[in-house]
Amino acid sequence: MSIQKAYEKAKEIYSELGVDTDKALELLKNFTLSVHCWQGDDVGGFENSGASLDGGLAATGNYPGKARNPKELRDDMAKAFEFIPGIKKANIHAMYLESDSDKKIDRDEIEPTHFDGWVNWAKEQKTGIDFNPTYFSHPKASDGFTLSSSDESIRKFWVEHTKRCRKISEYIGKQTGIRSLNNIWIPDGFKDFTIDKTAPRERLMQSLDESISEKLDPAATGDAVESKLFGIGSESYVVGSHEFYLCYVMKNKQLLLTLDAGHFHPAEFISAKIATIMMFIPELLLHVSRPVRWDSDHVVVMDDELLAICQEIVRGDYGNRINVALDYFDASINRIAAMVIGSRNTLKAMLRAYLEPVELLKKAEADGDLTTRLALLEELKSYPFQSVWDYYCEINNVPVRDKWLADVKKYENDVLSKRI
Ligand code: RNT
Ligand code: ZN
Repeated sequence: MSIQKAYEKAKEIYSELGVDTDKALELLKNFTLSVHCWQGDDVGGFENSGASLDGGLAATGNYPGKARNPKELRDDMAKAFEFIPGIKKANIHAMYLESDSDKKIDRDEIEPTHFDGWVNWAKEQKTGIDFNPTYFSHPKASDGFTLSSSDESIRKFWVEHTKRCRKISEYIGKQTGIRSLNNIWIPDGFKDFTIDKTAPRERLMQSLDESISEKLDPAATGDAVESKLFGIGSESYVVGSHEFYLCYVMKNKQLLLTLDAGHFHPAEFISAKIATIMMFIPELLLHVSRPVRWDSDHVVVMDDELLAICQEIVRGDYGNRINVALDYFDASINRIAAMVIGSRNTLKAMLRAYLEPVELLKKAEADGDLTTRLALLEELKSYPFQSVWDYYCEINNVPVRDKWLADVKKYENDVLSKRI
């Protein structure tokens, strides 16, 4: 059966539940996915500082062909984007800067122009860029504390970095015409029993207050803060906890809160938090990831939690108030394939959520007909969303089903394998 025919059939089947597949595709087309660049080079960055990845982050595996410079990384991302339908943003970190000079640009010296390579590429791609200050893989983060450091000169250094990153994000937003989110995540914490849990948080608060004091153009940039429960080396105490940032965002309503799927207890899910938090704060940023036993940042697959996250976004009808970004890094498989797999899964899960008869389900629930609610939810799992997805790929000129894989393998052969 042709893709078009299969789609027509699926359309008919969904319409019996009152679901308009064309409308679902329209919604998916307007959905923006922020794709992280750091999957492409194992969170290495291009400062050439010789620093190795720390801050409790680990990209395991040694699959050949990782990007060694900004051009390669952008080429790889552009390649991945060919296989991902819809609107993509690129998500980069301060450590992905570029500079012509031989002099090393430290984190408290970065300027908007160090990101012109990315900006120009984004313009070519007709897309936007999200941004992240980088508080790890740096000598001034080596004792595990940055914005909450008790060493005033270190704390000041990272405040300066944060301020500069905010301006860079604003610059990017203005240049590309698409708002750039500046996401703040710090690794700060203690490995073991911590007595004074307040002082580091007071210092973090002071640092954030100082960092965000300058008002920037909200059409060009927005600041987000990302919490964590624990990291390698900060198992017992993390300064920037969920409670800390949740309260901080309640106090500073112009901020976004970031929820990373891997930053909670292994049995705790961000999908269960979205509805409550959205009652109190204007905007969320999600880091869609896949923790396996810990915050392992595995490639996103279409599991129950991914579906639940997407369903919450759609069922809650939040408009543009929830931003979706990916965050994982797997060095054990082809890195471009990793980008494509996680991105396509997220879009597919969004599509499945858009294909839900939300009103019908809400009505069954409101009427107390919980039998219908469960029956429909289970039947929907085998509805032909795949035919709708295939059609979406086809009309967006993106390979259908696994056809992208051969192209990625060819790129691996032609390009990646030559990077030795
Ligand atoms: C770390 C956070 C953070 C990073 C990236 C590289 O635990 O999830 O978002 O993964 O900034
Ligand atoms: Zn994250």
